[in-house]
Amino acid sequence: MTRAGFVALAGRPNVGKSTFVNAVVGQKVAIVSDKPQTTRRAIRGVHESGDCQLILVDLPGVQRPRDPLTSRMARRVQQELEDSDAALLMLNGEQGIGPGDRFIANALTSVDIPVAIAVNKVDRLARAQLLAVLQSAADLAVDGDVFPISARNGSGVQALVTHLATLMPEGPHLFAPGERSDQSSELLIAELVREAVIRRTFQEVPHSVEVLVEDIETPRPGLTRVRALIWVESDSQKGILVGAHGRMVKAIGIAARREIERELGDQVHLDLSVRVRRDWRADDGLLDRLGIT
Ligand SMILES: Nc1nc2c(ncn2[C@@H]2O[C@H](COP(=O)(O)OP(=O)(O)O)[C@@H](O)[C@H]2O)c(=O)[nH]1
Ligand SMILES: [Mg+2]
Repeated sequence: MTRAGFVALAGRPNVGKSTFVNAVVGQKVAIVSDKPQTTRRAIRGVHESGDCQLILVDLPGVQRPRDPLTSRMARRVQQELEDSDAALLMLNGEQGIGPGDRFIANALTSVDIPVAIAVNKVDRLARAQLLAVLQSAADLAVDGDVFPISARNGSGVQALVTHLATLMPEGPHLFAPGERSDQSSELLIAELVREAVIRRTFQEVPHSVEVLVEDIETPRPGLTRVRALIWVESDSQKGILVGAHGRMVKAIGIAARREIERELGDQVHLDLSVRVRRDWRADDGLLDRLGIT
C-alpha cells in the first residue's frame, strides 16, 4: 500500500521553511531571503520517500493581518493547517525560542493533526547551545518529536523526512511521478524575479513589490523569452528599483535571468518593466490574478 499526504510548515518568518522545502524536494520551488515575510503563497513541494509521497506545504509566515494581502495570507495558513495530515513546526536554533514560537505552538495544539518539531540552523550552534535549545523545544506546549537539522547543509534532514513519512496516511500518490511542485512556470519565474528584487532592496520596498509574468515564449528550442512587470506602490519605490541610469533594474534582471536559466535549463531573455500601482495590496482582482488566494 502506498502512502501520501500533506505536511504544513509552520514557523516564524526567517526560520528556514522555504530552504527546507527546497532541500527536501531537491530543487528550488520556494524563494529564500534573509528578509521576513517573503513567502506570500502556499507552495507545495513534492518528495518521494520509498512508497510514500510527502507533499510539503510552505506556508506564508504567520503574522497579524494588516490589509487584504495579509488577511488572505492568514486565512490561507489556517485553511492549509486544517487540510494537512501533519504539521512541522520549525524553530530557529540560532535565535532560540521566543514568544512568537510559543504562539504558533499553541495554535498547533488546537489543530487535530500530529506535529513534528525541527530546530533548524544547527550549523550555527555549539553543542551546549544546541542542547539548551532542544530542551526548550521539547518544553513547548505542542507534543511531537524534536529533530535538530540544518536545512542549509542537509544535516538531520533525512531523519526528519523519514519520520514525517511515518505520519502520512495510506493512499494513492497525489502527484505524477517526477512532478515536484504545483506551481506553474509563470509563478516560479515571477517568484525568482521577486527574490532578486528582495535581495537588493531594504525596509519597506521588499514588502511593496509584486511581480506578474505577462508572457513566456519559446521562439526556438533552448531559448525562452519572458516579459514581466514589477509592481511597486509609489514613485519613490519605482525610482529605487529603476536606479540611476537604470542600473538597479538591470542588475535585478541579470540576477533573475541567471536563476531562471538554472531552473529552466534554457537560455533566457528577460524583459522587465517597473510600474506603480498604489494599492495593489488591497486590490482583490489583482491579488486573484497573482494567485494569492
Ligand atoms: N545558517 C543557516 N541558515 C539558514 C538555514 N536554513 C535557512 N537559512 C537562512 O535563513 C534565511 C531565511 O530562510 P527562508 O528559508 O527564507 O526562511 P522562511 O522565511 O522560514 O521561509 C535565509 O537567509 C536562509 O539562507 C540553516 O540551516 N542554516
Ligand atoms: Mg519562506
